[in-house]
Amino acid sequence: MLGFSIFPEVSGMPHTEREELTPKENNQLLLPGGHPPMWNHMDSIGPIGLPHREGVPGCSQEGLPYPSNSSELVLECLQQFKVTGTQLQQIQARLLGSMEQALGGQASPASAVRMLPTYVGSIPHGTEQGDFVVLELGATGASLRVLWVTLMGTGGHRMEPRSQEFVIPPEVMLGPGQQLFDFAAHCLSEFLDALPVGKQGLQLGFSFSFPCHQTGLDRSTLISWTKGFRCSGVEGHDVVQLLRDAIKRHGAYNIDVVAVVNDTVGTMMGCEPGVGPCEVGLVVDTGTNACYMEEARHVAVLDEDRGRVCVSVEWGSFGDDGVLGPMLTTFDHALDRESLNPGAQRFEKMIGGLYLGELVRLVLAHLAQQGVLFGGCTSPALLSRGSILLEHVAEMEDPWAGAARVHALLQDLGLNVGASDVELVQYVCAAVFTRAARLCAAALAAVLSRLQHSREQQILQIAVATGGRVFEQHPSFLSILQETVMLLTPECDVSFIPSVDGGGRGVAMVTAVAARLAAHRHLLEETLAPFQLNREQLAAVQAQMREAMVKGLRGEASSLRMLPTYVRATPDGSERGDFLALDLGGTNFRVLLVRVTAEGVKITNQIYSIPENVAQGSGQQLFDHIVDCIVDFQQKQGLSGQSLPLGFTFSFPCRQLGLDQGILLNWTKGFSASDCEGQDIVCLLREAIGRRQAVELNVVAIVNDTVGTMMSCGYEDPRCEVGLIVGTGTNACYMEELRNVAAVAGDSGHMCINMEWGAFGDDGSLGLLRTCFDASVDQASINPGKQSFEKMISGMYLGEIVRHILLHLTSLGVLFRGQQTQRLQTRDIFKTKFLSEIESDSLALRQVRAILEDLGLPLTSDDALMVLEVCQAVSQRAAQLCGAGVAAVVEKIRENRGLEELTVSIGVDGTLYKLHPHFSSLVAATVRELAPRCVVTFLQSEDGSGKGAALVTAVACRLAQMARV
Ligand code: 0WK
Ligand code: BGC
Ligand code: BGC
Repeated sequence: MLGFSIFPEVSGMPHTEREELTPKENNQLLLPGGHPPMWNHMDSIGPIGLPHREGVPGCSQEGLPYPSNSSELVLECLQQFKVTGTQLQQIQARLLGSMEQALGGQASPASAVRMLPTYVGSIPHGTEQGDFVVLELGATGASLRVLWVTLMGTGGHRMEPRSQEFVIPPEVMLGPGQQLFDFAAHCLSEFLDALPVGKQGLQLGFSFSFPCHQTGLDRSTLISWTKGFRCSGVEGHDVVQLLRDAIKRHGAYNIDVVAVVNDTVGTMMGCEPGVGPCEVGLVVDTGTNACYMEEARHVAVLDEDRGRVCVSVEWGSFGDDGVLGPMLTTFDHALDRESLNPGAQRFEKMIGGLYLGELVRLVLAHLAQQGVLFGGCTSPALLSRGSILLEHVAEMEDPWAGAARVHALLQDLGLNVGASDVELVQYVCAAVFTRAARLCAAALAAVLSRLQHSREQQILQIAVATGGRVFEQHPSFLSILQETVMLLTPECDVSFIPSVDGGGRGVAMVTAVAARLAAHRHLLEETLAPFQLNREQLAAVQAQMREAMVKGLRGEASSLRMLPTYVRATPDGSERGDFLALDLGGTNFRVLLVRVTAEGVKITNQIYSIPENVAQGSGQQLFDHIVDCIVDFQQKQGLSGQSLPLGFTFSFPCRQLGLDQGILLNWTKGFSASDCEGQDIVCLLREAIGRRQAVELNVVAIVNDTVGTMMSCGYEDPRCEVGLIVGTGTNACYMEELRNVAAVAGDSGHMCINMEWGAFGDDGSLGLLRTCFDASVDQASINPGKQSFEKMISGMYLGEIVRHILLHLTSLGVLFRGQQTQRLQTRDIFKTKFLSEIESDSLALRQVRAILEDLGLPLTSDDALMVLEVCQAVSQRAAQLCGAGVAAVVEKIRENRGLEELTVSIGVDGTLYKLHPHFSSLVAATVRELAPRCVVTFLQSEDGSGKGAALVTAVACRLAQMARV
């Protein structure tokens, strides 16, 4: 039985075969929710649009006339365009598979669809307002459009955008990229010349309808041209920069390109707030594509775990891996071979408006050459590519005017039209068209299934914004699409919202958001600029520190006290014995038993806390607390009653009069115990010991933690002649030539100098670098005006500097939507350890957000990124300033010794230096930059400075021993 219809009932396919495709047999057929295919209904739907002519003899019961002269050829031709329900399901399933593979970032096998994140993280909340210029390139083929869009924000009435379309000459679409962008810049100014816009800065949103890798709202690299474009020198380049350069070259207007979006995104964002929100954007114009709001955590390339991000599917390239093989007709292959990009965009070439006319032409030419149409005659026009356009197909398909139009059009193509030709041509149009709509439906169904998966929703209610001339010119396209989608995803309640102005408004919305973010970024960069120190500034700090060192050593007025420590040598390894050591002034107070033997140093220690009320109470209370800890330690170590030599690491500025005499000059780091400043700390300790019965302790030495650290590392590496602490506080010491130390007699040999560099700049010499945030932290500290250098570098203050910057940025509306939270106004709530955590490379932005949310900060992903940048700016400045200080010290030692090149090691300790992921490398890099003639090795002290204090004590005991014999 040779009948003619496009549909299976009458197709050559035996009924039995079709029935066999039951769901369980071919699991591929099962859709989410496991609905059995109800295709026979689907497959029996005829091409929509043609008037049904019931009861005409010889017509199929579906009311389609059999063209009397139709032959196997026509049937075979049109049969090729038939897509069965099963095939649509397979496309849906395969496309869904490719989408999820690409989302997961799985590189190979390369996924057929690209799934490109667009950096649009939220759908418009209607507050956007302002005037924006929109440039649309690529959506509608050989034309670009410029729009002036005014957004009125919430409650404002909708202003009709003004727009102008410019035809792009073919040589511009295929020529050098610069020519294309210059053409665009020219159109822009021609459009603006007609508007009263004056010369004020304009903000432009660039709708660029091609596959791009976006790395920001205003940074987008073209992957490959599609549709009718193939300009040179653009693929692999940032198209925003190319447009900015062209606008600059044109120079007529000061236009800032603040956002670039794909046309599907503009379509989705342009959805009327009342009817939407639309979370899918679907474009079928010259090309086709869709975007949708995916859960950010599912997009592997983004390190996000919260919120949604708009993803451009770029389904045009589906099938480029050959998966569509059996479905592609000879006409599809012919069209592809002749196209500008053979082998690419295969799916688009079955759906996009740029190709539908061409497919119809190829079929008509084929049927004419087979003698089935136009009396077997072709015409030059029928044989020339592109002679049948999308709008021609739309007209020919029009159920009312179609037949007459078909006639007229075919005559225009120089064809002699036979009686049955008109109908056959309409069948061809319908076949090509229906396939396009159904394939598009299968693709959209894949997106809807993906949304069900990613939102774990069985029933999905969703609004899809549609845009593009295929929708506008072919109303039947939407109805076929709608019907097919309903059958492919019966559990999805989909509403289709035509975009009002082709997405221009949507692009303006994104531009408004981008403009707001760009303004925020500008404010952020403005705020952080003072923290970016250049080489000149760092070299100036180095020089100022050097000058202050020399003045301090001479006993002249200087913010650097350069305190002699009476440590004249680093250990030589001959030290022996058991020693007690105390380590006060850092994060923890420790009591240590240090056993120095020929085999090395064995340390047992116990950490005790110094409650704030003790650190800020009376001196007596503080030292009694210290002795309590010592006694507790001795008991635990079975040392009670033993009077071991004791070395006291006391990490505060002390003028030492001898190894066991240190007058506290002033407290730092949150300590303020009374009746201590100006006192000999060793005396205060001995008095406290005296107040405690039955405790005997022999306090031999008091050392600064920098000295203890230098000694501790010097025990392993004799070249270690500098001690550096970057912890709660910061400071450095180094071995100075005794001849340079005015306060200590003698011209030969060395003495370790405790620089107390924390106070550097207390004379205002750091004024140029001081920011308002430093001033706020200083004013709120218990020692305002003091320890300026320390307050720009050390752990006790960096968190506070960050907190003050965050408060400032929140007040500018840049962060946390401008909402000041109580928590953020709480002192010390932003711990310096957060900087180390937030800046650790292994920590994804999501963890940054987790830390900040624990602080009760309502933040967006942009906020998290900005907080990260604030932390980086503050810690980088701290490390660079510290590096400038170290460079001053090692250069001093090198010049002291008149060396061309100095090799020296530096013993380092302190939580910030040890735990911050980048601090130590930034310090080392700055030293290399500023002291290139010094080869500096940084040795992280393992045992802290307690060991160093014990070694100083051991040296003192050895020297005392030798003095006695
Ligand atoms: C550990 C040392 C101690 C020093 C401290 C500084 O043993 O003497 O005061 O490092 O680092 P912080 O604990 O202040 O981070
Ligand atoms: C492009 C897409 C675009 C679509 C619709 C395709 O050729 O690759 O980026 O969204 O056309 O214009
Ligand atoms: C103190 C120094 C100490 C440094 C590191 C500063 O506040 O003044 O004596 O070395 O902190 O702990």
